[in-house]
Amino acid sequence: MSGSILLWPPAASAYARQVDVLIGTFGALVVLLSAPVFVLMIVWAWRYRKGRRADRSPGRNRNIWLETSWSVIPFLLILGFFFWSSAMFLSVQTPPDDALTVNVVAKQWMWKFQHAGGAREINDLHVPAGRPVRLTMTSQDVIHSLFVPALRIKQDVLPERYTQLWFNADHPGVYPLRCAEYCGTDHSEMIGRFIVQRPQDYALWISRMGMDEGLAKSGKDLFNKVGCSGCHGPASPVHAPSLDGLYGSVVALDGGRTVRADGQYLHDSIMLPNSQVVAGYKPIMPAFGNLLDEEEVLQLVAYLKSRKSATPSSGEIGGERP
Ligand code: HEC
Ligand SMILES: [Cu+2]
Repeated sequence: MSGSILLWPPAASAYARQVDVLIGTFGALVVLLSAPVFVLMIVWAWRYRKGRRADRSPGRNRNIWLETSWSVIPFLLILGFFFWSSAMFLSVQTPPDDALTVNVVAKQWMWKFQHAGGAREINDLHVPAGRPVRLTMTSQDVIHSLFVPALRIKQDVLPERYTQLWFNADHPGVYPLRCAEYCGTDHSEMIGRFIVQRPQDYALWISRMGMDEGLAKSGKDLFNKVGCSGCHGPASPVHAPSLDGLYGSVVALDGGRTVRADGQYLHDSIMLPNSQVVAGYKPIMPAFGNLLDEEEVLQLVAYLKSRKSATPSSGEIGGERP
Protein backbone atom coordinates (compact mmCIF):
# COMPACT_ATOMS: atom_id res chain seq x y z
CA MET A 1 0.00 0.00 0.00
CA SER A 2 2.96 2.29 -0.48
CA GLY A 3 2.07 5.81 -1.43
CA SER A 4 -1.50 5.43 -0.23
CA ILE A 5 -1.01 7.65 2.78
CA LEU A 6 -0.64 11.15 1.50
CA LEU A 7 -0.17 14.28 3.50
CA TRP A 8 -2.50 16.13 1.17
CA PRO A 9 -4.75 13.61 -0.59
CA PRO A 10 -6.49 14.53 -3.86
CA ALA A 11 -9.86 16.26 -3.49
CA ALA A 12 -12.87 14.66 -5.16
CA SER A 13 -15.67 17.08 -4.32
CA ALA A 14 -16.38 20.79 -4.09
CA TYR A 15 -16.75 20.38 -0.34
CA ALA A 16 -13.30 18.79 -0.11
CA ARG A 17 -11.80 21.77 -1.92
CA GLN A 18 -13.61 24.12 0.47
CA VAL A 19 -12.06 22.24 3.38
CA ASP A 20 -8.64 22.67 1.76
CA VAL A 21 -9.18 26.42 1.36
CA LEU A 22 -10.36 26.66 4.98
CA ILE A 23 -7.37 24.73 6.32
CA GLY A 24 -4.94 26.61 4.08
CA THR A 25 -6.28 30.03 5.05
CA PHE A 26 -6.42 29.13 8.70
CA GLY A 27 -2.85 27.83 8.56
CA ALA A 28 -1.73 31.07 6.92
CA LEU A 29 -3.49 33.13 9.56
CA VAL A 30 -1.91 31.16 12.38
CA VAL A 31 1.55 31.72 10.86
CA LEU A 32 0.79 35.41 10.35
CA LEU A 33 -0.32 35.87 13.96
CA SER A 34 2.40 33.84 15.64
CA ALA A 35 5.42 34.75 13.46
CA PRO A 36 5.85 38.28 14.95
CA VAL A 37 5.86 36.78 18.46
CA PHE A 38 8.68 34.38 17.66
CA VAL A 39 10.66 36.87 15.60
CA LEU A 40 10.55 39.51 18.36
CA MET A 41 11.36 36.89 21.00
CA ILE A 42 14.58 36.00 19.16
CA VAL A 43 15.48 39.63 18.38
CA TRP A 44 15.05 40.73 21.99
CA ALA A 45 16.76 37.69 23.46
CA TRP A 46 19.74 38.68 21.30
CA ARG A 47 19.56 42.37 22.05
CA TYR A 48 19.16 42.08 25.82
CA ARG A 49 21.40 39.09 26.40
CA LYS A 50 23.56 38.93 29.52
CA GLY A 51 26.54 41.21 29.47
CA ARG A 52 25.26 43.35 26.61
CA ARG A 53 25.29 47.07 27.29
CA ALA A 54 21.76 47.99 26.25
CA ASP A 55 19.29 50.55 27.51
CA ARG A 56 17.18 48.66 30.09
CA SER A 57 15.18 51.54 31.53
CA PRO A 58 11.35 50.90 31.57
CA GLY A 59 9.48 52.07 28.48
CA ARG A 60 7.58 55.34 28.87
CA ASN A 61 5.09 55.66 26.08
CA ARG A 62 2.35 53.04 26.10
CA ASN A 63 0.08 53.00 23.10
CA ILE A 64 -3.35 51.82 24.19
CA TRP A 65 -4.64 51.68 20.60
CA LEU A 66 -1.82 49.47 19.46
CA GLU A 67 -2.27 47.16 22.44
CA THR A 68 -6.04 46.88 21.91
CA SER A 69 -5.68 46.31 18.20
CA TRP A 70 -3.50 43.24 18.58
CA SER A 71 -6.23 41.57 20.63
CA VAL A 72 -9.27 42.78 18.75
CA ILE A 73 -8.09 42.21 15.16
CA PRO A 74 -7.07 38.56 15.67
CA PHE A 75 -10.29 37.99 17.63
CA LEU A 76 -12.41 39.23 14.73
CA LEU A 77 -10.40 37.22 12.22
CA ILE A 78 -10.81 34.04 14.24
CA LEU A 79 -14.53 34.76 14.68
CA GLY A 80 -14.77 34.93 10.89
CA PHE A 81 -13.41 31.39 10.77
CA PHE A 82 -15.99 30.29 13.31
CA PHE A 83 -18.86 31.40 11.06
CA TRP A 84 -17.19 30.09 7.91
CA SER A 85 -16.57 26.62 9.32
CA SER A 86 -19.95 26.44 11.08
CA ALA A 87 -21.69 27.11 7.78
CA MET A 88 -19.71 24.27 6.19
CA PHE A 89 -20.48 21.98 9.12
CA LEU A 90 -24.20 22.65 8.82
CA SER A 91 -24.20 22.06 5.08
CA VAL A 92 -22.47 18.70 5.49
CA GLN A 93 -25.09 17.71 8.07
CA THR A 94 -28.07 18.31 5.79
CA PRO A 95 -28.30 16.09 2.72
CA PRO A 96 -30.35 17.46 -0.19
CA ASP A 97 -33.72 15.76 -0.77
CA ASP A 98 -32.78 14.36 -4.16
CA ALA A 99 -29.74 12.50 -2.81
CA LEU A 100 -29.23 8.90 -3.86
CA THR A 101 -29.26 6.68 -0.77
CA VAL A 102 -26.70 3.97 -0.11
CA ASN A 103 -27.05 1.89 3.04
CA VAL A 104 -23.89 0.97 4.85
CA VAL A 105 -23.37 -1.81 7.37
CA ALA A 106 -19.98 -1.96 9.04
CA LYS A 107 -18.77 -5.07 10.80
CA GLN A 108 -15.49 -6.52 11.98
CA TRP A 109 -13.83 -6.14 9.51
CA MET A 110 -15.56 -5.08 6.38
CA TRP A 111 -17.82 -2.50 4.82
CA LYS A 112 -21.06 -3.66 3.22
CA PHE A 113 -22.87 -1.34 0.87
CA GLN A 114 -26.44 -1.77 -0.39
CA HIS A 115 -27.63 0.50 -3.17
CA ALA A 116 -31.24 1.63 -3.40
CA GLY A 117 -31.76 -0.57 -6.46
CA GLY A 118 -30.70 -3.64 -4.49
CA ALA A 119 -27.11 -3.94 -5.76
CA ARG A 120 -24.71 -4.89 -2.97
CA GLU A 121 -20.97 -4.75 -2.69
CA ILE A 122 -18.33 -5.30 -0.04
CA ASN A 123 -15.44 -2.88 0.60
CA ASP A 124 -16.02 -1.12 -2.72
CA LEU A 125 -18.40 1.79 -2.97
CA HIS A 126 -19.39 2.86 -6.48
CA VAL A 127 -21.06 6.23 -6.87
CA PRO A 128 -21.95 8.41 -9.86
CA ALA A 129 -20.07 11.68 -10.29
CA GLY A 130 -22.04 14.88 -9.96
CA ARG A 131 -24.91 13.49 -7.90
CA PRO A 132 -25.48 13.97 -4.20
CA VAL A 133 -25.24 10.66 -2.35
CA ARG A 134 -26.41 10.05 1.18
CA LEU A 135 -24.97 7.21 3.24
CA THR A 136 -27.22 5.78 5.95
CA MET A 137 -24.88 3.85 8.18
CA THR A 138 -25.05 1.40 11.04
CA SER A 139 -22.78 -1.19 12.61
CA GLN A 140 -23.30 -4.88 13.20
CA ASP A 141 -20.94 -4.98 16.18
CA VAL A 142 -18.64 -2.26 17.55
CA ILE A 143 -18.12 1.40 16.71
CA HIS A 144 -16.48 2.00 13.35
CA SER A 145 -15.94 5.23 11.48
CA LEU A 146 -16.24 5.77 7.76
CA PHE A 147 -13.52 8.00 6.41
CA VAL A 148 -12.98 9.02 2.80
CA PRO A 149 -9.94 11.32 2.74
CA ALA A 150 -10.66 12.47 -0.82
CA LEU A 151 -14.02 13.83 0.35
CA ARG A 152 -12.66 15.24 3.62
CA ILE A 153 -15.54 13.64 5.50
CA LYS A 154 -15.66 11.19 8.37
CA GLN A 155 -18.51 9.89 10.50
CA ASP A 156 -18.78 7.38 13.32
CA VAL A 157 -20.80 4.27 12.53
CA LEU A 158 -22.60 3.01 15.63
CA PRO A 159 -24.40 -0.19 16.57
CA GLU A 160 -28.19 0.20 17.02
CA ARG A 161 -28.17 3.64 15.51
CA TYR A 162 -28.32 5.22 12.08
CA THR A 163 -25.86 7.97 11.31
CA GLN A 164 -25.53 9.67 7.98
CA LEU A 165 -23.12 11.43 5.69
CA TRP A 166 -23.57 13.00 2.31
CA PHE A 167 -21.33 14.17 -0.48
CA ASN A 168 -21.32 15.11 -4.12
CA ALA A 169 -18.20 13.66 -5.72
CA ASP A 170 -17.35 15.36 -8.98
CA HIS A 171 -14.06 13.82 -9.98
CA PRO A 172 -14.12 10.27 -11.40
CA GLY A 173 -11.40 8.08 -9.93
CA VAL A 174 -10.56 5.48 -7.31
CA TYR A 175 -9.86 6.72 -3.81
CA PRO A 176 -9.17 5.03 -0.47
CA LEU A 177 -11.96 4.45 2.02
CA ARG A 178 -11.02 3.61 5.59
CA CYS A 179 -12.19 2.84 9.06
CA ALA A 180 -11.02 5.63 11.35
CA GLU A 181 -12.04 4.11 14.67
CA TYR A 182 -9.91 1.39 16.24
CA CYS A 183 -12.29 -1.57 16.11
CA GLY A 184 -10.24 -4.65 16.92
CA THR A 185 -7.47 -6.86 15.59
CA ASP A 186 -7.94 -6.31 11.89
CA HIS A 187 -8.95 -2.67 12.08
CA SER A 188 -6.08 -1.77 9.78
CA GLU A 189 -7.41 -4.20 7.18
CA MET A 190 -10.78 -2.50 7.07
CA ILE A 191 -9.89 -0.74 3.89
CA GLY A 192 -12.07 -0.20 0.88
CA ARG A 193 -12.17 1.68 -2.36
CA PHE A 194 -14.33 4.67 -3.09
CA ILE A 195 -15.01 4.58 -6.80
CA VAL A 196 -16.44 7.63 -8.52
CA GLN A 197 -17.71 6.88 -12.01
CA ARG A 198 -19.04 8.98 -14.82
CA PRO A 199 -22.87 8.74 -14.70
CA GLN A 200 -23.03 6.53 -17.80
CA ASP A 201 -20.40 4.13 -16.40
CA TYR A 202 -22.24 4.01 -13.12
CA ALA A 203 -25.52 3.18 -14.88
CA LEU A 204 -23.71 0.40 -16.72
CA TRP A 205 -22.19 -0.91 -13.51
CA ILE A 206 -25.57 -0.93 -11.74
CA SER A 207 -27.18 -2.79 -14.62
CA ARG A 208 -24.31 -5.31 -14.72
CA MET A 209 -24.93 -6.05 -11.05
CA GLY A 210 -28.14 -7.60 -12.41
CA MET A 211 -30.11 -6.88 -9.29
CA ASP A 212 -33.27 -5.07 -10.15
CA GLU A 213 -34.96 -6.55 -7.13
CA GLY A 214 -34.89 -3.56 -4.82
CA LEU A 215 -34.12 -3.30 -1.16
CA ALA A 216 -37.80 -2.80 -0.39
CA LYS A 217 -38.65 -5.95 -2.35
CA SER A 218 -36.23 -8.05 -0.26
CA GLY A 219 -37.73 -6.41 2.81
CA LYS A 220 -41.21 -7.46 1.73
CA ASP A 221 -40.15 -11.10 1.34
CA LEU A 222 -38.48 -10.97 4.73
CA PHE A 223 -41.61 -9.44 6.26
CA ASN A 224 -43.56 -12.54 5.28
CA LYS A 225 -40.73 -14.98 5.95
CA VAL A 226 -39.92 -14.02 9.54
CA GLY A 227 -43.56 -13.71 10.50
CA CYS A 228 -44.21 -9.97 10.74
CA SER A 229 -47.22 -10.41 8.47
CA GLY A 230 -48.71 -12.92 10.92
CA CYS A 231 -49.47 -10.04 13.26
CA HIS A 232 -49.33 -6.98 11.03
CA GLY A 233 -51.08 -8.45 8.00
CA PRO A 234 -54.62 -7.39 7.12
CA ALA A 235 -56.19 -10.73 8.04
CA SER A 236 -54.31 -11.16 11.29
CA PRO A 237 -56.27 -12.15 14.40
CA VAL A 238 -53.69 -10.33 16.57
CA HIS A 239 -54.35 -6.75 17.63
CA ALA A 240 -51.33 -5.07 16.02
CA PRO A 241 -51.09 -1.65 14.35
CA SER A 242 -51.29 -1.33 10.59
CA LEU A 243 -47.96 -0.30 9.14
CA ASP A 244 -49.34 1.46 6.05
CA GLY A 245 -48.28 5.09 5.88
CA LEU A 246 -46.43 4.71 9.17
CA TYR A 247 -43.16 6.20 7.94
CA GLY A 248 -43.07 9.94 8.55
CA SER A 249 -46.27 9.95 10.63
CA VAL A 250 -46.50 10.92 14.28
CA VAL A 251 -47.07 7.97 16.62
CA ALA A 252 -48.73 8.25 20.02
CA LEU A 253 -46.90 6.05 22.50
CA ASP A 254 -48.03 4.37 25.66
CA GLY A 255 -47.44 6.86 28.46
CA GLY A 256 -48.52 9.92 26.47
CA ARG A 257 -45.37 10.67 24.50
CA THR A 258 -45.36 11.07 20.73
CA VAL A 259 -42.56 10.37 18.27
CA ARG A 260 -42.09 10.84 14.57
CA ALA A 261 -41.72 7.51 12.80
CA ASP A 262 -38.34 7.98 11.12
CA GLY A 263 -35.85 5.31 10.10
CA GLN A 264 -34.44 5.09 13.60
CA TYR A 265 -37.91 4.59 15.09
CA LEU A 266 -38.67 1.77 12.63
CA HIS A 267 -35.32 0.18 13.41
CA ASP A 268 -35.96 0.31 17.16
CA SER A 269 -39.56 -0.89 16.80
CA ILE A 270 -38.20 -4.06 15.23
CA MET A 271 -35.12 -4.65 17.35
CA LEU A 272 -36.34 -3.37 20.74
CA PRO A 273 -40.14 -3.18 20.40
CA ASN A 274 -40.79 -2.79 24.12
CA SER A 275 -38.74 0.37 24.41
CA GLN A 276 -41.49 2.29 22.62
CA VAL A 277 -44.96 0.74 22.76
CA VAL A 278 -47.71 2.22 20.62
CA ALA A 279 -50.61 3.60 22.67
CA GLY A 280 -53.55 1.24 22.80
CA TYR A 281 -51.56 -1.94 22.11
CA LYS A 282 -50.07 -4.62 24.30
CA PRO A 283 -46.29 -5.10 24.30
CA ILE A 284 -46.56 -8.54 22.72
CA MET A 285 -44.27 -7.99 19.76
CA PRO A 286 -41.17 -10.17 20.12
CA ALA A 287 -37.77 -8.50 19.90
CA PHE A 288 -36.03 -9.41 16.68
CA GLY A 289 -32.61 -8.27 17.89
CA ASN A 290 -31.24 -11.82 17.95
CA LEU A 291 -32.94 -13.03 14.79
CA LEU A 292 -32.17 -10.35 12.26
CA ASP A 293 -28.90 -8.74 11.32
CA GLU A 294 -28.59 -5.06 10.51
CA GLU A 295 -28.68 -5.70 6.77
CA GLU A 296 -32.03 -7.41 7.07
CA VAL A 297 -33.35 -4.63 9.28
CA LEU A 298 -32.35 -2.12 6.59
CA GLN A 299 -34.38 -4.13 4.09
CA LEU A 300 -37.40 -4.23 6.40
CA VAL A 301 -37.10 -0.51 7.06
CA ALA A 302 -36.90 0.17 3.31
CA TYR A 303 -40.02 -1.94 2.83
CA LEU A 304 -41.91 -0.14 5.60
CA LYS A 305 -40.88 3.21 4.14
CA SER A 306 -42.31 2.13 0.79
CA ARG A 307 -45.73 1.33 2.26
CA LYS A 308 -48.00 4.26 1.62
CA SER A 309 -51.24 4.99 3.49
CA ALA A 310 -53.91 2.39 2.84
CA THR A 311 -56.85 3.55 0.79
CA PRO A 312 -60.05 3.61 2.87
CA SER A 313 -61.59 0.99 0.59
CA SER A 314 -59.00 -1.63 1.56
CA GLY A 315 -61.37 -2.81 4.28
CA GLU A 316 -58.67 -2.91 6.90
CA ILE A 317 -59.86 -2.64 10.46
CA GLY A 318 -58.16 -0.61 13.12
CA GLY A 319 -57.87 2.68 11.23
CA GLU A 320 -56.21 4.56 14.04
CA ARG A 321 -53.81 6.11 11.62
CA PRO A 322 -55.11 9.06 9.59
C1 HEC B 1 -46.66 -11.29 17.88
C2 HEC B 1 -47.17 -10.28 16.98
C3 HEC B 1 -46.15 -9.39 16.25
C4 HEC B 1 -45.14 -9.78 15.42
C5 HEC B 1 -44.70 -11.17 15.04
C6 HEC B 1 -44.54 -8.55 14.94
N1 HEC B 1 -45.16 -7.47 15.50
FE1 HEC B 1 -44.71 -5.52 15.18
N2 HEC B 1 -46.05 -4.96 16.60
C7 HEC B 1 -46.92 -5.81 17.25
C8 HEC B 1 -47.69 -5.05 18.22
C9 HEC B 1 -48.77 -5.60 19.16
C10 HEC B 1 -47.26 -3.70 18.12
C11 HEC B 1 -47.75 -2.51 18.95
C12 HEC B 1 -47.10 -2.50 20.31
C13 HEC B 1 -45.65 -2.09 20.28
O1 HEC B 1 -45.34 -1.00 19.80
O2 HEC B 1 -44.80 -2.88 20.71
C14 HEC B 1 -46.22 -3.69 17.08
C15 HEC B 1 -45.54 -2.55 16.67
C16 HEC B 1 -44.72 -2.50 15.55
C17 HEC B 1 -44.20 -1.29 14.97
C18 HEC B 1 -44.49 0.12 15.45
C19 HEC B 1 -45.83 0.46 14.81
C20 HEC B 1 -46.32 1.87 15.01
O3 HEC B 1 -47.52 2.11 14.67
O4 HEC B 1 -45.58 2.72 15.47
C21 HEC B 1 -43.46 -1.66 13.89
C22 HEC B 1 -42.70 -0.74 12.94
C23 HEC B 1 -43.51 -3.08 13.80
N3 HEC B 1 -44.28 -3.56 14.83
C24 HEC B 1 -42.84 -3.83 12.82
C25 HEC B 1 -42.76 -5.21 12.85
C26 HEC B 1 -41.91 -5.99 11.98
C27 HEC B 1 -41.04 -5.41 10.86
C28 HEC B 1 -42.06 -7.29 12.33
C29 HEC B 1 -41.31 -8.50 11.78
C30 HEC B 1 -39.85 -8.42 11.88
C31 HEC B 1 -43.04 -7.34 13.42
N4 HEC B 1 -43.42 -6.04 13.70
C32 HEC B 1 -43.49 -8.50 14.05
C33 HEC B 1 -47.03 -7.16 17.06
C34 HEC B 1 -46.17 -7.96 16.32
CU1 LIG C 1 -13.73 -0.53 11.90
